[in-house]
Amino acid sequence: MSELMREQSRALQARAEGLFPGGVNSPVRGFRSVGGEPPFVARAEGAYLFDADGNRYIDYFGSWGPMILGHAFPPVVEAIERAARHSASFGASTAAEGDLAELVMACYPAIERMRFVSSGTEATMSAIRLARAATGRKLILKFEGCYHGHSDGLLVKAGSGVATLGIPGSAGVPEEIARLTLALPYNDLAAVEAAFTAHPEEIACIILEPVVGNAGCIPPADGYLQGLRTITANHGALLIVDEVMTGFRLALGGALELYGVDADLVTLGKIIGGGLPCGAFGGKRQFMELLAPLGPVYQAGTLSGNPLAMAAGLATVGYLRANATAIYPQLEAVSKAVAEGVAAEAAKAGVSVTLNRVGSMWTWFFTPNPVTNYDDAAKSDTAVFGRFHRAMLNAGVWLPPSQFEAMFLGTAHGPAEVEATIAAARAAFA
Ligand code: HOZ
Repeated sequence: MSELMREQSRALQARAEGLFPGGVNSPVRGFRSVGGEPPFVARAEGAYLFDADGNRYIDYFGSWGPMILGHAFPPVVEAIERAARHSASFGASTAAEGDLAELVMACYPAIERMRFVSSGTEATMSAIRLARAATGRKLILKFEGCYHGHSDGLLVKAGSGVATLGIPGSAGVPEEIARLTLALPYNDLAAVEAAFTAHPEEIACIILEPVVGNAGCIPPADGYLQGLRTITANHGALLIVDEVMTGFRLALGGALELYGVDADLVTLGKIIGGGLPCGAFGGKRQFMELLAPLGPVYQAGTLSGNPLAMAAGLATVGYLRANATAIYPQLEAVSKAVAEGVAAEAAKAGVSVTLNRVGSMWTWFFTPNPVTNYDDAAKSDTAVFGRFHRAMLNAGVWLPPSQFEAMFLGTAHGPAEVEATIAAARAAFA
């Protein structure tokens, strides 16, 4: 197969190496674990990314989740343009914050009060602080391979780039802080019960990805989320469901709606900002009202509720809500077709692939065995994944550049993209 021309991208990467550590502003973008050269994006439209050399790629990471309506979706672009004409930032309250909050709460009954921030990292960090204040306890419990942003206490056994680069936590996080984080295998309720028994009245909260996206896609076992809800309630700890990736993607009300569970606190990001920097955390009023200026827990942000982010979020979430009955079945059907189609090509070629999929999130793990937690995912053949990634990229299909990240599909993907992707996979496996 002939290589795509990427002269411009190569030159831009060479410049970036002299500007940014590793040539990137976020580690996974460096393609270190899959090899090959990262294309530089010039623009994107619908389901397609176009690089600096004019090559076109079907996009299967969608800015890691936000672009559920496709790139440069006209109502979102128009909303941002309209808002920008009224200034990009005020540092003061606007009606749009209330409009988006009402929309979010209509989709998430668990959220009685909420606050906007600028990223998922801020949302999870703030939710943890609230949980500690509400319970007067220090320990937090997370799961191996789950990623909740890059704040100190949440990098312990984290997924995403931490797993991709094989970093055991992070240098610069004091041991005293890391010790306050317990990390357990996902999908193992007995381990959670044992931790609460070993640390009576010490655990402030459990935080988890309700469907893991950052170790590759790993669904919760039947009854797992309900089990965590029961255990936290029994032990006076809070359940924080991190829906940064899954919120408005698996259903309008995210995983909480899909699996019928409740949470004390929910964290959101990505889709809620329609592609602009935005996050949120919210939940039960009794906890949220501990926040300043009502209560003693401090949290703040100049760009929180930024008007451009609110406009993009309103356009995106508003469109999803107005068209939900058509959109979610369509996402399911197209995702199923492409995810299973590629897995079938792997099987025909004798390549061991385990497919995990929930709606429009999925991963092809290069292992013959089921993947129910991070240890299972880590047994995947990352070298074969890297070869597959490079072959697909060269055929115009851009997958997340790590075995430990999920694919994300949007409404702009249709039968033509499915067919082209399966054909590219057939050639790659051959
Ligand atoms: N941590 C993100 C995926 N889980 C990657 C962010 C990025 O590199 O843009």
